[in-house]
Parts: sequence; structure tokens; C-alpha cells
Amino acid sequence: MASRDMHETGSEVVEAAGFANGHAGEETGGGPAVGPMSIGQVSDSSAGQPVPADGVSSVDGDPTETTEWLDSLRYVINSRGPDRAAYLLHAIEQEAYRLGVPIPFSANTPYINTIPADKQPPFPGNRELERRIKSIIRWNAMAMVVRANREDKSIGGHISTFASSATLVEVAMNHFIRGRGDDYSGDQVYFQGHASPGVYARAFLEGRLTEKHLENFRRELAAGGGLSSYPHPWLMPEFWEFPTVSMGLGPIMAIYQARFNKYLQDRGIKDTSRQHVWSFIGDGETDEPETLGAISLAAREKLDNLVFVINCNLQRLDGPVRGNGKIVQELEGVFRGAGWNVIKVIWGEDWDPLLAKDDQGLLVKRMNEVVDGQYQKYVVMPGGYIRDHFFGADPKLAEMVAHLSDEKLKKLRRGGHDPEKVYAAYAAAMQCHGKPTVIIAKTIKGYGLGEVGEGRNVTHQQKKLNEDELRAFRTRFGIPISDDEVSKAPFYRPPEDSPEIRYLRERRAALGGAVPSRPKDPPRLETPPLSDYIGFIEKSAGREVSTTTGVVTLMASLLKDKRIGKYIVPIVPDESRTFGMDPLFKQCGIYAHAGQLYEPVDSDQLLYYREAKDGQILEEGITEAGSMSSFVAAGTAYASHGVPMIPMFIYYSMFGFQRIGDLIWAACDSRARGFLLGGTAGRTTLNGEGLQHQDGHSQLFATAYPTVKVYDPAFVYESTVIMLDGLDRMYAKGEDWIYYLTVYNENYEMPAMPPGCEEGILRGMYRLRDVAPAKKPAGKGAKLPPVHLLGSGAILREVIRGAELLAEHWGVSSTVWSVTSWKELRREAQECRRWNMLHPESKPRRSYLEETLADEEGVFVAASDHVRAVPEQLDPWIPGGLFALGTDGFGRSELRGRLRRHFEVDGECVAIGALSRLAAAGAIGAHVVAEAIKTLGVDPDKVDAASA
Ligand SMILES: Cc1ncc(C[n+]2csc(CCOP(=O)(O)OP(=O)(O)O)c2C)c(N)n1
Ligand SMILES: [Mg+2]
Repeated sequence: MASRDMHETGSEVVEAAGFANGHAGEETGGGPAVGPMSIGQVSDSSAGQPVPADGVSSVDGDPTETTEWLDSLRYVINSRGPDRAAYLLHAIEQEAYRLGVPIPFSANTPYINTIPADKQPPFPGNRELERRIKSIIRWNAMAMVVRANREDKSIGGHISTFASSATLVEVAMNHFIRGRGDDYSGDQVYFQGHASPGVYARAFLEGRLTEKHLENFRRELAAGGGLSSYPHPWLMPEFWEFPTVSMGLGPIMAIYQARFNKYLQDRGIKDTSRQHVWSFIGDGETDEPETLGAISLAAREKLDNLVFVINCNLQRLDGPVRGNGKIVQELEGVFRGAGWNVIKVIWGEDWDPLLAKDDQGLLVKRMNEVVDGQYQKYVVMPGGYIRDHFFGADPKLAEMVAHLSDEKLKKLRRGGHDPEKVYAAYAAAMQCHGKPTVIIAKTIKGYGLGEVGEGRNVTHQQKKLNEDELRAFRTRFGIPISDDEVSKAPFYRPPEDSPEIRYLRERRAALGGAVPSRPKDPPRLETPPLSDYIGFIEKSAGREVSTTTGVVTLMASLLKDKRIGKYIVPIVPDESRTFGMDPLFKQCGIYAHAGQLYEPVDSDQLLYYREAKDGQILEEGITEAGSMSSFVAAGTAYASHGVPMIPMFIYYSMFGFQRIGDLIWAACDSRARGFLLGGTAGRTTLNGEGLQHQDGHSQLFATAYPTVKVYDPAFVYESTVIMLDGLDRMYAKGEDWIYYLTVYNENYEMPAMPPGCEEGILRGMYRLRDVAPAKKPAGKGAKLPPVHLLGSGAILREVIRGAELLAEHWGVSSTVWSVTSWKELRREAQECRRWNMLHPESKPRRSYLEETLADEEGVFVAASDHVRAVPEQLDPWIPGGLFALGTDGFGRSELRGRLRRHFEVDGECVAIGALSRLAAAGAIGAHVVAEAIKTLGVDPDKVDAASA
């Protein structure tokens, strides 16, 4: 059923004949195309017999009676209108339920367009000009990929995706998608990632990108600048807004973006009422759990500001999405079930007259029973095959198209390539209130590529077109490039004053400007200085609390801060009580668009579960992916909305980088800012919870994320200094960071802040204390080399205990260093080392780590509640190397003390580690270590936790 864009001319538009595709008919007697035979029938073979669906017999036992009922329906529709008909049908259904008729469930409507031809609004654009613009965009998008691949075979891109979605994108761009404007009131668009060539090609026509840019597609390091393969705000910060190419992340982020827009509105922070969120999605992409995983939230929250456009070209990378089924129908069922407004755009206008003639429902029945794999086959076969195999299934159907040539049959267009059908769908989406809309459009993958790729299983990766193929493409889309030139695949841009360019510019100007675009200089905030929070720090000293309580209490304080309080977005996936955040329920309320429609069970209590329309907390329920999507929406609001919101997302650290690492990566790409608070951190500190809860590796994972600053504070003064620095750097200075802090649930006495440690806290380490020996040192009588003990997080206290054991039992003095960020220390040390490598004749730079340890020597031992690789990052810069203890291996349910012994990160093991290093250095005999092992009660033959 392939058809040609060349035929999308205004002159060829067939006037809507006034017949409904299975909807209200006129007095033609044609009536609904939905015969009883078509209801819910799906066969897994195009030639297969209809099978009864959901227990309804497909055999009509009394056709006369059926006709009477259907005539009655037609009569009501014609005389009283479709609303009355719908009312009656509903009433009949209710009565049938009451009388015990087992009405089969079907979430599907027939395989035809949701909007009947006679309900289509008039198309307001210039069809011919839009077709020409789109054709030029198609050409340039294709040429970018072909040329990049010619320059270097290893470089490519995707032609066939945009080829299939061009009409979907272009109609939206010419008529619906609104630019940001000066007041940040534009739409937010999540483009299908690998359709990026089409977005670039349009920006080229709009004059936003140069020919050089297009030449350098996928060559971002080329002179003159290149273009990212996919939407990456990190790499093209003034162009792309939302990264999407990791499939599934675009849709879920779009849902939470739309919800966040309502949040901003409901809290009175910004009027977002005119903004829509668009998400262009591949049909294959719907296999990702993230794509569909949050759709019920979108309906529950009544996100009528959200539009999903699913490009159902029936193919993914390897082949058909649902060869034996129908992806359009499957998605319809899923979205209708979830409560969305579903608009199917399956057939182009060429089908309208055929459907209008389908008074027995034979065509719709045939449409229903053919499976996607077969529809794909029709794309690559000649018209005669379609006549024989599709229409030939029933002589009456064959008769219906007897007047059409094979060529015409081949060109019967699919809905997603028909601008008027697509326009009608978008217009309906804009008018839908109270629910989100999904437009499920059927297209052809590689549309326009002809035999090189249209509908072929290999089309996804098609990057090469030879001269003949280029010429055919050029001719088909009417691009004014000569035969001599065509083999070079030159880019084509009509003159500035051409009707095409003028039209394109006018449309975008009318809609508020270019899309996508990211603002250059978004607003900043005045953030509180540390001096304002010294009192807060002082109050923590001497209290037995956890670092979790430390950050949550600070959050509560910051929420009251006049400068930034209202911008903070606390986000929590059903763990508020775990983290002691429930006092915030009262203080700021839990956001609920509907307010609170019930009297909460705990309404008599002070800290009752308070939901409110202007609530500030995003209590997301058990979804780290949803919470992270909210984080991204809030953390990019400074750019996308012009309001610097401050997300503070607290969660079980085990379910962060490990579970939703890809979303965090997308957050970094998006230049999101905010705080990730990994609660219940540590493999041994969260006792009792076992293997799937005890996190000893998020610190390691986080290290690999370029814009994540990773901290592992041990004390409340440390976490406070870090959080305030984060506010300053992200919101006052406008730097693109995400601050990740692991916080623990172990209560212990918080010390007062030692003077002058602020810089060390932020840069990664500072000297916490020197522990002097209580008696003469063990060993050979000579002075022992100094011992340096490095620790972080909750294990810092074990390190201190190790130092005390060393002093007490073996007279060994040591220095304890509090390491707040292994990553920061390493990052800067590496930076210096690299600079020195490249500037051999300059005075070498010394990192903070090297500076700090410049005068230190001896043995260095480190311990944390994370895997050894975390502290081992520092090894190259530690004089004599670093001996790391850590929590490699699976966690298990136990008490802290036992866990710390199991993983060998307790004070005893820290002391043994130091002694073993002293022995290795020849400062003490091996027997001293052996005795220590015995004295401290460590079983030398115990299991190795790393492999247990
Ligand atoms: C998470 C993830 N897995 C795999 C890929 C690789 N990939 C890129 S495009 C693609 C096929 C996409 O098919 P579909 O969503 O139907 O889009 P179409 O190109 O057909 O429009 C795949 C598997 C990816 N980008 N992201
Ligand atoms: Mg697809």
C-alpha cells in the first residue's frame, strides 16, 4: 500500500466524500463500515479464517435481525446524532450486564481511522508548498547520511526512520508545535532520536545550520563544528533540549515533564497552561518497559498537555515489530485501557471512497484480519499482488477495486503519510481535555527509498544510495538538482526569497520560533552562603543522628529559606518514612493535582498524610524511573521553563545508579542540575536488609558519570558544606553538575566541624585527626613509618577505631583522613597529570591530592562501605601505594558489626591492614601481625566476602 508523496498535491486531494469510516453514515444507506463480522476479529494469517474473539461467535445466526438492529442504529445516528447513539449503546450495554449477558471485553476499535473523513477539519496550510518543503527536507536528511557514510564507511546514520515520520513531524512543525518565545511558553518536544537527520535538515532550511554543519553530521570534532548523531543537549547546548535515543527514556521523561508542567502551574510558579509536551516514538520502541510503564500515571493525572505520536512503520531494526499481530491494535488496547485518548491514523484519503462503499463491512473485516508482516509485504510487492492477496480474499472486495489500476492500488496511501489525516489527529489532540492523547499512525519505513529500502527488513541500516538510486529519489521528490550533480548528493536549499523558505519561516514565526532550541542564558538564583548555616552545623554537634537525618533536616531548613525554598522539589519514591521525611508532609504537602478528596486515616495526627494541589513534595510511589524522570524535568526547568527548580531526589542508593543508570546518564546529557541523595547507603551500614538492598557499588558507578560530583560524607557538617556548595555552583554560578551524596542510616554522635576544613570537604579530603600512641611502639625499636588511614562515610568511624586500636595495642601512631570524595580527588589528580604530560616544559601542576600528601610518607590504608575499587582510584598518587579494604561481594542480612567483620572493614581489620603494611615495609615482624590477628579475634581462614 505504498504511495507517493508526489501525490500529496492539493489538486489531487480527493474531497472527503462525506462517508464515515465505520462511523456515522449519511443517508446513503452505506452506513457503518463495521459489520458484525468485523468486531474484534483478528487472524494471525492474512489468508486465515476469522476466529471468534472473546467468546463471541463469528457466525451470524439471524442476518435479518442483525440488519434491523443496525438500521436502528443508523436511524438514531442520522436523526439524533452520534452522542445520542452512544448514550443508547451505553444504556443497552448496562442493561445487558444487569441481565447477565457476558459481553466480551475488547479494548479495540476496528482497524480504521478514529476520525472519520467527514469529521476532518479543513487543512489550513498550503498542501503543495508543504509537500515541496518536506521533499527538500527528505532529500537533505538522506544526503547527510549518504555523504557522511561516503566520507568514511564507519560513519552513517539512519535514513529510513525519518523517511517514515516526515509527514508526522512536518505537519506538527508547520501547524502545532510552538516555539519558546521570550516567556518560555513553548512546547517541549522529544524527537525520535534516530530521526535527527530530518530535524537537522529542517534547521538547515530555516537557516539555523549551515551546509558545513550538515557535511559534518556525526563528525563533531571536525573543523567548523559538526552535528551529533542524536539529540544531545550536552553536545549541542543551544539546539537540542531532550536526549531521546536510548529507547524508552524519551516517552517516560515526556510523561513526567507534562506532569511537572502541571506541578509548576498548580504551585503558582509558572503558567504552563499553553504548553504541550510532544513525544515522537518508534513502534519498536514501545517494547521498552519505560515507554509504556508510566502511561497510567499520565491518564490518572489527566495530562491533556501531553501528546504521544507513535510512528508505526511496523518495523524495528531487525524486522517486523509484530509480524504475526498488529502493533497499532495492540497499542490501541494498551492506551485505551490506561485511559488515554487514542487516535488511530491508519489509512490515507485514497481509502476513503473505498471505505464509503464498504456497506457490508468486508473491507474493514479484511483490514482487521491481515497481520503486520503481510502489510509489510504489500509495501514491497507490485499492485497486482495487492489485488490478488488483499482484495482477492473476497470476490466482492476484488470487485470494489476493479476500476483501479495496479499502479493505483500500489499507491493507496497509509494514514501517517497523509498530511490531512495527520493534521486532523493533531487538531483533535489539541482539543482533548482531561486526558493525554496518543496518535498511532501507520507509516512505511524507508518511505520514498523505493527498492533500496522501502519496507525492507534491512532498511533500518540503509546508508548507501548509488547514482541511480539517488536520481530516482531526486525525481520522485522533485528536487531541482541536475543529472550531472545528483551523484554527489548535494544539499539543496531554495533561495532565501523562495516561496518555500518564506512559508517555512512564516509558519515558525507564527508559532513562536525555532524548535528545538535551548536558551543561552537561563536565569540563576541567589543561594544561601555557608555562613548562614553555621548555626545549623553547630546544632548537629554532639547529637546522635545519621547523615540521612542530617540532609533531610537541612532540606527542611532550605525549604523555608526565602531565597530558594519555593524552588526546591523534594522527590521520593515511597520512602519518606524510611528517611524521616514525614515531617515535610505537613510542612510542604504532597503534590496532588486533585488536592485531597478524602479524610486521611491519620488526620488526627500532627504529621498526617497531607496531599494538596500546591503541595511541594513529589511522592512518586514506587518508581525510581518515574522519580528520576521528575528529577530531569525539575533539574532542566532552569532551561526549559526559565525557572531554576532544585530537585532533591532521595532514594535507596541500591536502586539508583544500578537500576536507573541510563536515566541518570540522560540527566547528565540534559545538563540537569540537582541533588541525588543515595539513602540507606553502604554494604554493611544497612544491616539486616540483605543482598538486594545493601549498596556497595553506587559510588563506583557514579564515578563514571562525567557531570556527577560524588560525595561520601561521614558527618553532618560535611554533608551540609557539600549541599550548600552544590546550591552555589549549580544555581548561583549556573554550572552543570549533579551532586550525588551517599547518606547512611546509622546513628552516631556528630562531631563539631574542625576549623578550616571546608575546602578539604569539597575537594575530597582533609586531615581529621592524629592519633597518638599510648605506649612505646611495637617492632624493632626503630621509629615506625607514619601510618595514614583514609576513610569515608559510615566506615570512617571504623577507621578511627582502627587508629585507636593501633595506638592502644601496638603503640602505632596514625593520621586519620576523612575522604569525602574519592572521585573528586582522582578527577583533579588526573587533570593535572594529563596537563603535565602535554606540557613537559612547563612547571608541573600539582593536584590537591598530591599537595595534601606532599609531606607525607609511610603506609596508606583506606576503607569505605563500598567496593575496593572506589578508594583504589587514588592508588597512582599515593606514595608507596594504597592498601584498600572494601565491601566487594554480595551483601547479606546481618547486624552491622558482623557484616563489617565479614567484609573486613571493621576497626580490627583496619588495624590488621595497617600492621600488615608495616610488616611489608620491614618495620615490624610478620609475627606481630599474626599475633594481632589472634588478639583482635579475626579468623584468618574465614570466607572471602568478595566471592561468598
Ligand atoms: C535502549 C536502546 N536499545 C537499542 C537501541 C538501538 N536501536 C536504535 S534504533 C532501533 C530500532 C528502532 O525501531 P523503532 O522504534 O520501530 O523505530 P523506527 O526506526 O522503526 O522508526 C534500535 C534497536 C537504542 N537506541 N536504545
Ligand atoms: Mg518502527
